[in-house]
Amino acid sequence: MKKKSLILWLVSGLATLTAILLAAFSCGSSTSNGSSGGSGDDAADDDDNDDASPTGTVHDVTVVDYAFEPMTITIAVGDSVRWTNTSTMQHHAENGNPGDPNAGDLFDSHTLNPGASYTFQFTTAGDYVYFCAFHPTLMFGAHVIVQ
Ligand SMILES: [Cu+2]
Repeated sequence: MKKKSLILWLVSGLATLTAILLAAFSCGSSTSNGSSGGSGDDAADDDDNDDASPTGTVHDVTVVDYAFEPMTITIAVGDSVRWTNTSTMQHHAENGNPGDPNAGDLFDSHTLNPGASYTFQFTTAGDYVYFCAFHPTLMFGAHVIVQ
């Protein structure tokens, strides 16, 4: 009788100890699950942001030798324009007119090498005139009309 109850006590003691250890372990693992779940949520949020930021349509303007095609493009607020230099020389696109001290204050492609492209998203309605700084006497007065 005494031996049996001692064994039962030991078994129940071990069971209790095991339960405590399991609880501690699962507590720890649930904490790490919680943090990894949190970063998973963050990643999901980042994905949402990534999905949200490239709103609108990307419109292509081709930069050919001494011309933007089309010279005037009309887009919606939130759309982007992508200038692609398909010529064999360097071009450029920046807002404003040649000689304007504020030229390039909104967008500036910097040097567009042959084959290179530059994309700018327009978030405010307006009529944006732009030109090529490398050929300001030939490539000016182009427009992005955002409405
Ligand atoms: Cu040019």
